[in-house]
Amino acid sequence: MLIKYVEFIKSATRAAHYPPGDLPEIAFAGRSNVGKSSLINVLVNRKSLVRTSSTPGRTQLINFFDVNGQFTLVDLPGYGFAKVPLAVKKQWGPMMENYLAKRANLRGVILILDIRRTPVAEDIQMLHWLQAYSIKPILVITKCDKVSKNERGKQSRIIAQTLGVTPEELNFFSALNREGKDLIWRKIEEVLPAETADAAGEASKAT
Ligand SMILES: Nc1nc2c(ncn2[C@@H]2O[C@H](COP(=O)(O)OP(=O)(O)O)[C@@H](O)[C@H]2O)c(=O)[nH]1
Ligand SMILES: [Mg+2]
Repeated sequence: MLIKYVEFIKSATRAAHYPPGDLPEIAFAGRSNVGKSSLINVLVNRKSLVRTSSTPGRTQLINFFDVNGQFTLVDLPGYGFAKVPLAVKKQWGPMMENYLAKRANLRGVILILDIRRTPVAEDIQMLHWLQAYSIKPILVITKCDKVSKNERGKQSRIIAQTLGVTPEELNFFSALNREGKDLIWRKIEEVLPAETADAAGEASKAT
């Protein structure tokens, strides 16, 4: 995938404020601090397009980014951070379900999980919503640099089992050493409409 440019479009909480849905869209979801911003930054080759934060979970905004004028990347609000006020926590479910139900141009959601953690209720809820709305999930297991090969095998079986998927459906990633970057782009290209993926692929061959 050739990234010619990436531009922040806008933030929104409700559907009336989403940008026009005229381009195919890929969204990123996961609990706070899982490494969502780091993954997006590695994918688009930017150091800090999306802010990586040590005090996560305060923003409950849906952030839209334009890539090459060809498709949109969406940073969804993180969940599961203990210190977030209850009122903010309560907004998360309806905000997510509304987005997933209404965004007709949404082609796939990258659900990000930490290799060291067992999936939480919201991870499972997110996967169920994707199944219910027939939105293709791409499961990314991040922070893989933090565990041994052995531990990776053990944890991926636990994660797969908790989510009710096969370990083969898990895509391993590390923002530190960039393992998995190309594989995740291939998965994204698979869910983009053929003409979008082809256009981006042709552009990358030409350079
Ligand atoms: N070792 C390691 N640390 C990571 C990785 N991805 C993210 N982090 C760190 O985890 C913390 C949270 O990352 P961030 O991308 O802000 O998470 P977000 O809240 O999900 O957007 C930051 O300190 C990152 O540097 C990774 O693949 N490996
Ligand atoms: Mg973030």
